[in-house]
Amino acid sequence: MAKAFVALGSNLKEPIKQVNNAIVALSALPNTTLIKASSLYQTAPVGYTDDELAKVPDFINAVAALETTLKPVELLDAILAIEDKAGRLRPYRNAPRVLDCDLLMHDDVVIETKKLTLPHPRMHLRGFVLLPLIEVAPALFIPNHGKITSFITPEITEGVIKLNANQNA
Ligand code: PH2
Ligand code: MG
Ligand code: MG
Repeated sequence: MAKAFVALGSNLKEPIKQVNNAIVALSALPNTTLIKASSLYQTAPVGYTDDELAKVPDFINAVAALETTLKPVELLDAILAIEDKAGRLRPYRNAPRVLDCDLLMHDDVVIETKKLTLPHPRMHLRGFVLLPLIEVAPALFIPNHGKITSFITPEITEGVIKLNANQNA
């Protein structure tokens, strides 16, 4: 069994519903158990120009911890199928999306291929990934990078708001 972490994000078509549905879909994957899902977070968009920001809605983000016997690429294909089923379109880079599922880590696997890079190359730079991830794996060590807690700064966690359980439905 490998332990894997998947980041979820949505900023289109009822994002809270999209992320909750994705967590259910992850829990239903073959040869896979959902160990824990983080709270939902409302997060300010990261990586857009000021002009773009005016048009990009806030995201809902979360992280799921899984145990799986799927190999990294098998798990990647499975989560991309969950995106497709949610109606994900890719009209242009970083376009608003109904669902983004990013494989963050698969045990301590380090790989860099055209299709998949593990650990996810930007995971340690993004508050919208780190805060939910820390909730499900507070002692995590990110291969080639370091302890998850060492990356938390006021700058990258700005605009990342944990929702209460009663805001998650
Ligand atoms: N995903 C991106 C780019 N920027 N910003 C937030 N807040 N949340 C995301 O999930 C996100 C983003 C590309 O995948
Ligand atoms: Mg992404
Ligand atoms: Mg993605």
